[in-house]
Amino acid sequence: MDFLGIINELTKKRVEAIKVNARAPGMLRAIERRNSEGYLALIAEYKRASPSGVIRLDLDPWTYFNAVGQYATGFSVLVEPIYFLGSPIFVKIALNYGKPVLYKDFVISREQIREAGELGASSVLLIKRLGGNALWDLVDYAMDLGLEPLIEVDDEDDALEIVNSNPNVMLGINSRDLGDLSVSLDRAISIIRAVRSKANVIIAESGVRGVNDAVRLAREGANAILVGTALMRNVELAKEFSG
Ligand code: IGP
Repeated sequence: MDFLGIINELTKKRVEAIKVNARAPGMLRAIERRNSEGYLALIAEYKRASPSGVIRLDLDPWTYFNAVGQYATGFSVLVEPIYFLGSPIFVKIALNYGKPVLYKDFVISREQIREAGELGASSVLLIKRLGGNALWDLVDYAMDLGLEPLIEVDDEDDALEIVNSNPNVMLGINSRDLGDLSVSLDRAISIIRAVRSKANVIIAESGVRGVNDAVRLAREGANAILVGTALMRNVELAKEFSG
């Protein structure tokens, strides 16, 4: 097919996605269900680029969600357009697969949370270090709109603060320090150890390269792993993660 043929097909699908008017099912319950079947849940992230550079531009969202959907408990979708080459339309496209969808942006305002709700996402990422004093207000606002907040931390004190003030929210433990972007699974694991007895659902985010990492995180008490880069590079990994 020539380029005009390809772009015509993709545009038709995109127009269909614009019309979608649905709400994704809840992520917390879906993770709990997957755990009760004896498995670590996989949240597959559609992420075309990151501050470290372009990851992959030749993988369209339909191909990605189709390839990993069978094995993923839910999807995470980057919305941030500048560093991550994300878009709200990717959230709409993800809704087609009937799975929980996390709206992933650097949320600092109610407007973004409202957008997440209007698009039909089930969850919204709220980064503790970014939300600052407004964090709990944003959490309440998300819950009022029927969205499940996933509160992300990359530091033990913040993790303890979250589980002590609201153990019911999903806690995302990022192995990537959002200040200097360094990744350490060991650091994430020591945070997991500090909070696992108090946390409800723990999602280990970032830096999961293969099954060994997944097994390690599961043993330490993660309920789910959130994987972007490794799956974007090799969608076949989804099957291994789900085993
Ligand atoms: C996925 P990775 O290393 O598998 O590509 O990471 C995800 O954890 C990462 O994209 C992420 C992120 C974020 C992106 C975690 N927290 C906050 C943007 C904003």
